[in-house]
Amino acid sequence: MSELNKIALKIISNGKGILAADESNGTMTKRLEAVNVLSTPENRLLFRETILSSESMKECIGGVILYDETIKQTTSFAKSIPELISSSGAVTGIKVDTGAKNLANSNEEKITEGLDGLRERLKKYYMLGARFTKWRAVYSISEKYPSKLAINCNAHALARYAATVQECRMVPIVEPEVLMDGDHSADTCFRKTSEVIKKCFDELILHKVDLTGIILKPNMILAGNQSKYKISNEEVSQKTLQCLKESVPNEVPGIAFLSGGQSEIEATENLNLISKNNKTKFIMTYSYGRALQQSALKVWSKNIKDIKATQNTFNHRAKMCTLAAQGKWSQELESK
Ligand code: 5MM
Repeated sequence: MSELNKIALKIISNGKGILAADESNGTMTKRLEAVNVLSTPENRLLFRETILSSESMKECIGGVILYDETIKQTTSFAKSIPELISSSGAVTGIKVDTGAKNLANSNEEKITEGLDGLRERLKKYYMLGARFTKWRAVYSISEKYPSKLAINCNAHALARYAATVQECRMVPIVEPEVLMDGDHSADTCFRKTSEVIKKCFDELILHKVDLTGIILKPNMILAGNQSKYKISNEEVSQKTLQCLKESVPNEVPGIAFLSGGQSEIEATENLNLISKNNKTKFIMTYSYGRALQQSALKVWSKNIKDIKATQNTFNHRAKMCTLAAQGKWSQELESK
């Protein structure tokens, strides 16, 4: 078993999942302002150290993805954030892309940037304790999109990123996110997501990426959020599993879904059915941002000093997601 495969398995085995706490300062500011909290480095740290000190970190969270600001911060109890994460047994991860920018010659689409100087940044993050990384490509669905251009160049960038990360002895999370915005059907989402993922693996293979040392972070197969034709949770799980079975090579150890704007319960219920119906050899788990932190953030914003209430809310969500990753979640357990 390679060193990279061991790290990947440590992050996602036994129902553990990933906490995506890598909101850039711009996104975190939107999240904090939405609950009337001032977005300062101190407040961003306070929320994150509260979450990362929660009891459920030990049993539920195998890895935490951080943003550049957070990986360099020190908690109010004098531990660095990476130290706090490893004290719970989880692995520190870091977002290394520099954001999605307009794609030349297809200006309504995005290309994720960040390859310049990547190797040097990776070395610094490794010294700070990171052992895995994340890079997110975004694709929107419409009649014309995603275009071949967006599919090809994002796949190329993801593969160059993944190869460089492995060279620096870290596990790359490869995140091609097909957005749920729009009125498209679930079948369209299925077709476009399959095309996007297949192209990513063509490029990963071309770039000689060790597929046993990556984690794929895809969207689930859903009808667009404006679509009149919603499908059941059972259908979401069947279509998602079929798409991944057909598009992902067997060597990949695991798949950690993003929540992508689903509600906390929807993201939990869908993951539960995916895990229950999973006949592939991929480990299926979560890498949620909003679906793990939304309620906790709301509670925290009412009294940022009430650590217990915030942690209780986060603990419940993390436990529900970990049950779902094992196909053991139920509505009854949710409401207990
Ligand atoms: C945590 O949110 C990340 C957002 O990063 P930016 O601030 O750079 O946009 C995002 O990449 C996230 O990791 C994934 O989308 C998964 O989060 P959700 O909320 O979709 O589960």
